[in-house]
Amino acid sequence: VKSSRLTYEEKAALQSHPAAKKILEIAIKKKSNLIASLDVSTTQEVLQLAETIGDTIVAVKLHTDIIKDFSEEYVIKLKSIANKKNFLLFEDRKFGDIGNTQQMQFEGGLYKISDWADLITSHVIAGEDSLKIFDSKVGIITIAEMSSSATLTDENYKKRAIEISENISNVIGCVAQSKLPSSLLLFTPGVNLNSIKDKKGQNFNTPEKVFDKNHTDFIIVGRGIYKSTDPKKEALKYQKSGWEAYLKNISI
Ligand code: 5IU
Repeated sequence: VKSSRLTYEEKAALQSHPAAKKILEIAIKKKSNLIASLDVSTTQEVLQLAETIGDTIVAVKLHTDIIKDFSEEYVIKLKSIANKKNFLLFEDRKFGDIGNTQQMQFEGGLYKISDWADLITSHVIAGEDSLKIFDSKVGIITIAEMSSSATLTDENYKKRAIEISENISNVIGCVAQSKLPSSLLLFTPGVNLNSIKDKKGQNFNTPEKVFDKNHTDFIIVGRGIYKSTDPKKEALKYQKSGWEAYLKNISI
């Protein structure tokens, strides 16, 4: 009997959005489902980490508003590393306002996210229309469920978030901590091989667990990589562990 788990090749064939196709194609090419969350505070650290681990990842996830010395030159450099190493730029902005405000936050300000981000995250708290302001080129990843303890994203919230996500054509996937009853791609943060939680509410799972239990498509690793003394070695470890978990799941 064929497993219900589709391969990345099968999923890529089903996608209509270019960013969804692209991230799946990179996954296949690099044998990686790893997204590195580079939550560091200087452009130099982001650029250095991106260069060092670029071969092992499908995307770099960023919180651009924690960077102290943001500049347009940084964006040019980061884009050039992303092109050279073949990964996407994913701004974890978690938009959560009315459409009119989100549009200004997406296109304007210092960061001009719409100029460079391939992927962005958005809450759905303000309702379906608030998501219609993002341009069609960017892949939206909605937040259906959070990884933190006592999050308010309960089953009903998750269900409604997925319904909204399915109605917007450039939503390519969701962030969640459980299976998606949907063909949207699943992105899972809160992944760490060495800790089960931090002291600020974060909960961690292993790559194996999020593939086996949640049928995730992409793992997102922050401190597990960028805080390590050898980020390259650690990124390779997560790449291998995520890929093995994927292979095991498609063979069941
Ligand atoms: N992130 C989560 N959980 C969530 C969502 C986003 O951890 O539910 I939505 C982000 C926060 C951080 C990264 O940028 O993913 C995880 O980093 P650590 O691996 O360092 O916890």
